[in-house]
Amino acid sequence: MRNLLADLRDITGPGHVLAEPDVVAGYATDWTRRYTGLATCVVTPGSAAELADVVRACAADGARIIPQGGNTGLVGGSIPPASTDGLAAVIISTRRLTSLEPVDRASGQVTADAGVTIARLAAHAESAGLRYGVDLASRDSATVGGTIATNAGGIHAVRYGPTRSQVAGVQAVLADGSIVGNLSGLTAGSSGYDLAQLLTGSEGTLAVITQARLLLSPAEPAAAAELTGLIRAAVPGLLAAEYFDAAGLALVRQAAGLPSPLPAEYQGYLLAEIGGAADRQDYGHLLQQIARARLPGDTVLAQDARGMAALWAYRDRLTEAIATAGIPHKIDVAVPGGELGAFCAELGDVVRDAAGVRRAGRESAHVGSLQLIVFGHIGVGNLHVNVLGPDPADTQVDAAVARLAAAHGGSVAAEHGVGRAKTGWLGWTRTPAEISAMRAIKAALDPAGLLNPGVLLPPETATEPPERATT
Ligand code: FAD
Ligand code: 2HG
Ligand code: ZN
Repeated sequence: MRNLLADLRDITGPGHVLAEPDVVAGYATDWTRRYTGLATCVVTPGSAAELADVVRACAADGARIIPQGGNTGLVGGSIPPASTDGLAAVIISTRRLTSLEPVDRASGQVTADAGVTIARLAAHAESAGLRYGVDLASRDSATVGGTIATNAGGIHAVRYGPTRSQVAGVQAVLADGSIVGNLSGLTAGSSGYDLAQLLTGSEGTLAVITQARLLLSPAEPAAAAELTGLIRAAVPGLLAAEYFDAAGLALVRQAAGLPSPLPAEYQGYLLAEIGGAADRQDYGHLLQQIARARLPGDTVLAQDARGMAALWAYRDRLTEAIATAGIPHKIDVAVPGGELGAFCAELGDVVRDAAGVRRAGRESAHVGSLQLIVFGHIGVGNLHVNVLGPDPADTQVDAAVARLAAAHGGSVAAEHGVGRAKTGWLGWTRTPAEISAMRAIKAALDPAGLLNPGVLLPPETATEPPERATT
């Protein structure tokens, strides 16, 4: 056993083999405190190669190997047996395997080390406008490796399925120390046993997972836009595709006393109308099927004028319901489809920052009243960002949202125009040459500048060049 400890220390460095009984005992007791095992030491390898060497050293010694992630398991699976028949038992902890690659937006996938926590993975996906489908209360400690090994379900399984549905590939170390697996993320291919699926739910009994390629799902508005694209391709006569969020729906229901449109509540809603199709009934059901296959949630179908009016009421009443709640900041922007997810992922923080909430770093009365409502014509990337709370005279929130849209390649004005409100931001989406050309056209047709001065074009006397948005 002395030799084993020395070998392990040679592999990982002495600081990464923990053998002090008190420290080891902490790792050898599971989250419930009901199960305690007997461990010789805890090793925390810093790479897959080191972990493979650790496994090889253990195998040479006949030592038991217990893979451990966040140790949040509730069934004694992450700790050694209480008796090891005189053999060494080594807990291999993945806590130092914490690399997280940048999100691959094109494939909607990410590669994560086994020791990355679910909370970190979720935040990482969100910063790219995507979502990891598994979430659970132990998110701050539970790891990618542990959740794959247990095929964790969690609170969003009803929508996204269990961990098994998110795993596109794994890399793992077998009991003989060989490293196997594939992290290409290819979803096509049938060349024999599927290691990733085999190891999902294997509870550390077949291999030690070192890395995984995981599928991510689009966040709400981006998912609605994607769904709109699918519907448009499959159903002739798509007439409308409108997105609204839970905050908007809540205000409408409150203002108009309407019931929930669906049996459950969701973060976002897509209202689609098909018009002019010969056999409407079939297309309606096709639409329902597409929606269900893509976003396992609820769908409701209306096929007569009354039913349709009842559904449209939720959308049509948004502007009035928001106005009933206060004087809103209205920022009508357009964002390209591919950037919608990232735009929406950043929007909340940008609004809070501009409203002084994050700067203040705490909740205050003003902060408590801040409300963000997002809705709009999602099929054309036109979002109506409404913010309640900040002083109506304060334009910081408006400017910040417009700047964010511009930074994502969008437009500071979509369908409501530039007016007087947005002239200062025109330069964020139109080039100086374009603005000069517009001025020349205006001067040719209205040389005395009599028509609607101050609307659309920034005053020529403006000494500062228009501020450009940065990414
Ligand atoms: P550990 O507890 O460290 O290990 C669990 C199992 O996986 C063990 O058999 C271990 O040997 C194996 N393992 C760990 N890492 C690896 C690896 N890299 N390679 C191979 N095998 C490995 N579970 C749910 O499914 N849904 C829930 O909603 C849920 N909620 C929870 C809430 C709380 C408050 C707590 C404490 C637990 C909850 N759990 C839930 C249970 C637990 O969080 C999950 O089982 C989780 O998947 C364990 O992850 P972990 O990283 O902590 O793994
Ligand atoms: C709409 O789409 C209008 O309902 C109003 O363009 C948008 O109130 C708004 O922000
Ligand atoms: Zn509109």
